[in-house]
Amino acid sequence: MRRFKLFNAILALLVASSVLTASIASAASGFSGPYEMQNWTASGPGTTSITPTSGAATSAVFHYEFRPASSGTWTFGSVAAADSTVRFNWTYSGYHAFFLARAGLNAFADGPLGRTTVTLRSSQPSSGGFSDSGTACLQVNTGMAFGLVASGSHNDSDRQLIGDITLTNLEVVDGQDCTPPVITPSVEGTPGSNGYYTSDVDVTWTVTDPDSDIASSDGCDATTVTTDTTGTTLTCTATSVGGTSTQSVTIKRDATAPTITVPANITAYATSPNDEVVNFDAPTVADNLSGATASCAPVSGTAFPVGTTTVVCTATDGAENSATGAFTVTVVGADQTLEELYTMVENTSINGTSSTAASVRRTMLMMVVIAESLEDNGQTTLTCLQLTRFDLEVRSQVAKRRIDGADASLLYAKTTQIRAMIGCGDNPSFFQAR
Ligand SMILES: [Ca+2]
Ligand SMILES: [Ca+2]
Repeated sequence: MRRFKLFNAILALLVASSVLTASIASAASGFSGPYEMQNWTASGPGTTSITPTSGAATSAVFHYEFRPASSGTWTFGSVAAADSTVRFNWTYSGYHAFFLARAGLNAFADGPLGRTTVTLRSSQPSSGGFSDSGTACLQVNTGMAFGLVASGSHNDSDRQLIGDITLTNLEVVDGQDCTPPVITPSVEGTPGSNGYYTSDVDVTWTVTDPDSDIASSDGCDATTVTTDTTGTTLTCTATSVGGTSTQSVTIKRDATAPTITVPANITAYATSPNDEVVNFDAPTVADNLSGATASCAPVSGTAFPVGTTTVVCTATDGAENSATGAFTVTVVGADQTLEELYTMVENTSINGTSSTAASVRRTMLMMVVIAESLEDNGQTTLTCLQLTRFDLEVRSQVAKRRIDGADASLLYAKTTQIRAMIGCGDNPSFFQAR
């Protein structure tokens, strides 16, 4: 506290002799002239110190320690003797205990329009100690405060906060470059979904500094990302007299289509007129990295018309690459099933003499042909009646032991199938073959 008052007294003197200090300011280097150590003050809780305490210096250490305590903010500053650009190197190290510890450092300069703040170290975790460094530039204003604000907190039972800020290479750099280069990335590729590109990706960087030459750069050459990746980070760093800038871009590339395996072709007999609901398994899909989903058209559970329908399934990965597969759903209708009945009759064993068997077979085949003709003409009721006649014929041949009961059951099953697909209604149970 005593020192703080002393500083104020000295500052008052400095302001009073501002003509002198302003002329020194332009040549100041290190903590000299108006920046000599006695012109710096510290404020904040606990114990603070500034080393050295007076005179010119090449480096200065601003120190705080506060215990028992869980948080605090400390300001180390001076008053500008002239409108100037001041540059310095800084390091900030300390210990804010372990649990949920944080430490942050800003530089500030008060001006006619208020306070300008430059973040040197954002308030970030600092468990078990921290150390950071960099270069800062400040536009300071005659007679107004500038300096550093350190802040810290923790939630530890070890209740202490200790820190040191060391400044070196303090210099007035009026007219010099005091801003680092501006780096702008350019990314070109075919954009997909979810931030992925689906092609090779060209990354180029524009590095500019209107104030001074780019002294060095790293990682700023044009790069092409040619392999699939869930995230490759490219970083360009460039340095001018004004400092160092860094920019990064993260590229996600998936240019590989997913794979899809569709179900085998499906054949189903209609169980009602016109169409049949057919269910099928979802396709199996896989992708190299971004995951895939599939959809089919028509969807499973659709009422498919009699005939053959092609189902097209599409797999789409997270980047929106796609692959398709197809299979067919064939719904067998009355025409084909009547043909099958005809073939069954041709192949059914019929007992008796060859001429008797041929006569019986001919009769049955003719009945099927008539049923086919009626069905072709849309005569549903007559077709159903014709199928009943056929069933009665089979039943009578079973009674005469010319057709086996087992064969008759197969024929009856086929006519039952046909009755369902043309809509004959309930099967008359008395036609059951015995
Ligand atoms: Ca610059
Ligand atoms: Ca893929």
